Amino acid sequence: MHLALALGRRNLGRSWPNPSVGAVVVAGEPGRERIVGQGVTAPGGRPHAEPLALAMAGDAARGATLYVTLEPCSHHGRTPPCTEAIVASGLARVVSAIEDPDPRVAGRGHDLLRAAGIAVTAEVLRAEARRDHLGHILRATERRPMVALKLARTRDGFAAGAPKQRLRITGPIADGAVHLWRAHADAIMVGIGTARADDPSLTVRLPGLSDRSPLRVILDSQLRLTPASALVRAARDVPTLVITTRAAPTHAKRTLTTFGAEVLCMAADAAGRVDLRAALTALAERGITRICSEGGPYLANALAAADLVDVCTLITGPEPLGGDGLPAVGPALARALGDGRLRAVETLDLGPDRAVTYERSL
Ligand code: AOF
Ligand code: ZN
Repeated sequence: MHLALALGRRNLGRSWPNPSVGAVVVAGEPGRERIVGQGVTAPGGRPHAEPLALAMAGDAARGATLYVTLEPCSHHGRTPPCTEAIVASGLARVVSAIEDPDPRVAGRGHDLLRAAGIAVTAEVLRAEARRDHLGHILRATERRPMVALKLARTRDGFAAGAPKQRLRITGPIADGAVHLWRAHADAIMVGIGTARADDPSLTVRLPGLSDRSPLRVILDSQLRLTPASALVRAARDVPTLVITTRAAPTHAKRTLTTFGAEVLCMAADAAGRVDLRAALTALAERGITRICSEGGPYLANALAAADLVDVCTLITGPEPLGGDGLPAVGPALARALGDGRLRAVETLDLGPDRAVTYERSL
């Protein structure tokens, strides 16, 4: 199952709207087992992992065991259900990590396999699978994607110093890690403040992974994003979605569209900003399951205030700002980190920088 989970992680960020599932077929007597097939959900979500693993195994699947990180599907989607392929292959046993929350499946996959005489062991490494499939789970149960925050801060806790001055906080190793996390997201989201202050590209620039840039989402209630920004200049090559409110000027909408960005109008909240929950629902409806928010302190704090943060990674650099600036962690996020709603699960040393990841407690 550990191998199946590792395989499944490979296509995180590429399989949406589907979860990225890993599957391993193991044949042979106890003590003489061998791996005869493996698969991961293909980019775009089809084929599913199980038929790929079974095709690799061929006749060796007869009497063998399938380890799979999500309950096999039982519905007729773009291809026949995985349960049918499993029964036809002659597998003796299926070990799965977690039930599929998709209402079309929701336990029926396991039931169908048992009814066909296949031994089913469920909930093996369930917590690990839940972490990997959290985007899929939240999209199915809460109609929103998983939200992972990334925030960089100086040793004394600031995200930025003087206005308009871009601050280099992290080194190349941490930057590489951030690019890898981006590749595993379906969309990267920032607020217009960060877009204007940093003029970021929000692409994946790791060797060999440059084709894995996710959808770029900019929350911009007044449409202040300009055609001169790096985001808009690349909008024809990297999908770019600007989410705004009805208060935005129509000519700005037309301009951004001309440059290849897509503009989506949403309800505003009481303060006139894009309603975060409504924006996330709209993204989930488009199939987005995993969002990485690099949006800066204001957006991070607003997401925390709306209880929409599932994962938070704080990267602390070695140098202090040594003056006054914009604190990286706002009051609502500080509360969530302090009262145990988000708890530390991992610490990584990335050269001189340290990344601590917090997750929502169950
Ligand atoms: C599996 N194996 O590898 C994946 C599964 O639109 P469809 O027909 O591709 O079905 C999508 C649903 O299938 C998705 O919502 C989830 O419930 C399940 N994903 N199932 O057996 C896989 N990716
Ligand atoms: Zn399937």
